[in-house]
Amino acid sequence: MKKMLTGLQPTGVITLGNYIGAIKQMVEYQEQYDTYMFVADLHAITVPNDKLDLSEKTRSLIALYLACGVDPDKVTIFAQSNNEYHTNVAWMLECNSYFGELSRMHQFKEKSKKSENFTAGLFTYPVLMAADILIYDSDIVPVGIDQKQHVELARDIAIRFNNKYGETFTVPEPVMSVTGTKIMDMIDPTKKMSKSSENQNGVIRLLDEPEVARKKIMRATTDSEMAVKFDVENKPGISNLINIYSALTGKKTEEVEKEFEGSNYGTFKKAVAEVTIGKITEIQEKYNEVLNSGMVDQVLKAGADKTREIAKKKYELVKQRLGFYM
Ligand code: ATP
Ligand code: LTN
Repeated sequence: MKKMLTGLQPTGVITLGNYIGAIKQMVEYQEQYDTYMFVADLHAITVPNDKLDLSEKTRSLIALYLACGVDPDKVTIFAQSNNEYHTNVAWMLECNSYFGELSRMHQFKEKSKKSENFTAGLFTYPVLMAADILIYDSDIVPVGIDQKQHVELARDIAIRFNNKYGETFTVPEPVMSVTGTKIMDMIDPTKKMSKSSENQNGVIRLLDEPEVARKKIMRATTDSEMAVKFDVENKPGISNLINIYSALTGKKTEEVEKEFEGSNYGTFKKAVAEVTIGKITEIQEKYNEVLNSGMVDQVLKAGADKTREIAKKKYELVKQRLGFYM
């Protein structure tokens, strides 16, 4: 079975867009791959932030994924900082990476512009990410387009290391997350629904109070016509609501159009609000159950134990290849 690995930063709140575009897909992946999923908390400290609440955010993020259907019997779940081999291997890879190639990383160029005092960690971030990936001999790494260059760097580092010191790492493949449907902002439906969006009225969060989510949907921007028709160009707002309804009910676009033929927008929005609230309420109930059950800590402990064992072996192989006293 091929190995798949993905890292999630414990920042921001998860949106309905993340759920429909990424988490649902993860739940499908777990059936096909030997899946590893971890909280990239060491990456979260590369940008200064006084109020990270890493421990709280890590627990909450994992509880949310479990609530959405990620099965801890199928997926190995852990926190990056609980596995010291990631930073150990990263150091050895850093000494086999070049200043020039790291200087060319788009994310570094963009984020380092934001502050004069950016950290050294921001610069070496992609090498830690390479270690995350290479330690587990990951075959497949699903990432958003912004992270593709980092996975390509991990490939380059693996190939270089293997050529220089002998076969050590599997060369990974980046896989663009095929976001089933891109969910758009409720206020500006030409813009992606994004957790870092300035106006949160356009963003439905999985942990929004149901009545808050209802208001956001009832106030969603639509056109001045009256037809529930899928037409992204001329009716982006209605098309977005059709996409949400369709993703959450499993009905096809045409079926949705048929169901609401002759209905006004108010009726349609009410229906979209009902299914959305149904879904987020179900997720929130499970989320609270999971958080209160001690399951998150158990899962993270089991994940740490399992991955430390795997990572230790790889770390020792890397040391051996580099010729260290052992
Ligand atoms: P940010 O605001 O920080 O850019 P984001 O909400 O856009 O965050 P990411 O963390 O960049 O989300 O993405 C996590 C995953 O969710 C990715 O796989 C991405 O493709 C998916 N995703 C994010 N937003 C949407 C959306 N609106 N519709 C569908 N998929 C989405
Ligand atoms: N950089 C990624 C998170 C991340 C990751 C990884 C993803 C850290 N290590 C390894 C895939 C594989 C992000 O910001 N989304």
